[in-house]
Amino acid sequence: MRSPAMHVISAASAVGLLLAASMPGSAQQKSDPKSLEQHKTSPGGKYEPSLDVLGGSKLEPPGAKEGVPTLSPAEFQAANQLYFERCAGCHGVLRKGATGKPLTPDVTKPLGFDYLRDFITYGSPAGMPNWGTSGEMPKDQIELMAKYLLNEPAQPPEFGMKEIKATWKVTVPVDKRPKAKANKIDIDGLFSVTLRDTGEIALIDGATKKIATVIKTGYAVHISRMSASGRYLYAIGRDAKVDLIDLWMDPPQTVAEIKIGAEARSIETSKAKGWEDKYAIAGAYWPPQYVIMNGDTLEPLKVVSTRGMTYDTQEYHPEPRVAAIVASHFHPEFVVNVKETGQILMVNYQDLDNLRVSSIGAERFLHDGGLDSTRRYFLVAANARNTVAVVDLKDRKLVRLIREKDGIGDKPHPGRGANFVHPKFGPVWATSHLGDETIALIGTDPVKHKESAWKVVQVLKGQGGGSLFIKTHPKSKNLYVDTPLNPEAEISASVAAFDIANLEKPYEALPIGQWSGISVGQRRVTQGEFNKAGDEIWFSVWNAKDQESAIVVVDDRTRKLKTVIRDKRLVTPTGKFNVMNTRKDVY
Ligand code: DHE
Repeated sequence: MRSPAMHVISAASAVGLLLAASMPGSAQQKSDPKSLEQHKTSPGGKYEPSLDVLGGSKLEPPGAKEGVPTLSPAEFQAANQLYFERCAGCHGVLRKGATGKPLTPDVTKPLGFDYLRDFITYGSPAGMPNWGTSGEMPKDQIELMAKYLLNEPAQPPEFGMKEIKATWKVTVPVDKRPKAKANKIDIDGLFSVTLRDTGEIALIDGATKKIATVIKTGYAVHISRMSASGRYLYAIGRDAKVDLIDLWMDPPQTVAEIKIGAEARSIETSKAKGWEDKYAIAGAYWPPQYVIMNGDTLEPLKVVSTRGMTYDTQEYHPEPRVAAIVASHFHPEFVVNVKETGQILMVNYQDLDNLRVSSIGAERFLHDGGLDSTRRYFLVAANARNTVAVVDLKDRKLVRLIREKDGIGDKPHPGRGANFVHPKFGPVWATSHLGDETIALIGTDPVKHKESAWKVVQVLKGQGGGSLFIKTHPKSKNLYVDTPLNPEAEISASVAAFDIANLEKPYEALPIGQWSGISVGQRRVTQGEFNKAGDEIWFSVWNAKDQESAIVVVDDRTRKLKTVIRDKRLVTPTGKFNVMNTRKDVY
């Protein structure tokens, strides 16, 4: 993720600005200081993938071409790194466009070096960050990038079954693992905590709040998911490394590992009746593919590319990334969300040799989402399209696209969302937003509350934009909304708590950052996660790698501080996954 700070171009920096036009296809902009004021990058605009694993890989520079600035191998390497870390998230690995415009030479060459340099420097109101005037990219880097964009795009290698298999290791074979739980840990009470910048997870005991063990995982580890029985934990790194951890061992330890690509974000396990713990699936950003593995060994069984047609214009997309994956509880199926094509794939794992995949055309830029309280419906945010798509996992069909005009705000980002019973509208699922302060409540009961089903029944106002996660629990009376990417330090360090019984009542701001006792750093507070009993909620106080972070535990009944977990091993804690709630999809 990139810096969440707001970037506003000052009028002074407008002097001499050459940018009379936006990128091709968008409207012409006048280069007066007033129009420059619109070159702001919101927290939502900055929350784009950083493909820094690909950035570190060595790629062949393109051959020299007439009229195109040549780059030395060292310059090409440096430019690649910059491009993958800062640009590929929007413009695509192959520069063919995603949320941002295509940047292939047929587009960039007619624009020329000066134009590209200035565009990168000043950004655009259409969403291009002002990399130069914000101070994030020095002049030499910008010039290097402008030259790089005039050259042919780099082509990172594919990663098929041969390469995947070569990375597969079973460190403790199944027959050498315990036959029954060999430790005294209450596994369902355990939390797996992402230690993002050390590439580790900490397993923390839910009752004692003590770290049971810290386990090495992939680079910038992203999320953990549990097998249906709760015995196995799967963690995925941004480098697409999957670690399988056996929670029955004393202490829990990694029993197998594999790399399913070069860049990845999602992992899930089979949960349908009779298929518990049988398979795992991981989705990659690069190459665009998903891989189905044996649940207890990670042996790769099937690699499937997601390259294909966009759902709407039905044009070929060369690199549609895999975003969230959830397991259906109704059929032996994984629900795989393909970002750029907007297709939701129902991947039936009953017969891997005769794989049945149904494609549901939903909306482009699918990102994250979760199940409703009955687990029959899946709600997923197409965040760059201000849309929530609802899919019926039982009947395998799209139920509705709920859009901005229906009450969805700017860039919905639910995590897995929050389910609760609204006093007036019955069961609802909620999402907060990256781009504004609203929280949209969507009715999810088409039987007893037909009038409210799949509509935004109420919009709450939270602390501000920059929210990533929203959380409650069936036993809780509170709805918690974080705002870690809000540019105001006080707002990013606190959480809004709403009273579910009286949603008209203003929220209470809980000063989690202050409660942590840490006074240094930005103290972004993120991702509430309930304990097994549903009577306390844990928040991460996410500081920089070289600063102290913490986990703050709040008593859900009183909304008061219960305890603070401070430990020097807790470096950049972000996501937290309670075993019970994750395996049962309780949120
Ligand atoms: Fe995440 C979930 C992608 C940055 C913390 N994140 C997800 C999912 C996707 C995703 C596709 C859904 C996975 C699933 O359910 O199978 N995240 C991305 C990105 O592309 C992005 C924007 C930039 C990047 O380069 O990775 C990104 N994510 C972040 C962060 O910076 C966060 C805040 C901190 C961190 O640890 O990296 C972060 N993402 C999380 C968490 C979840 C998540 C905690 C799971 C939430 C849940 O409750 O299930």
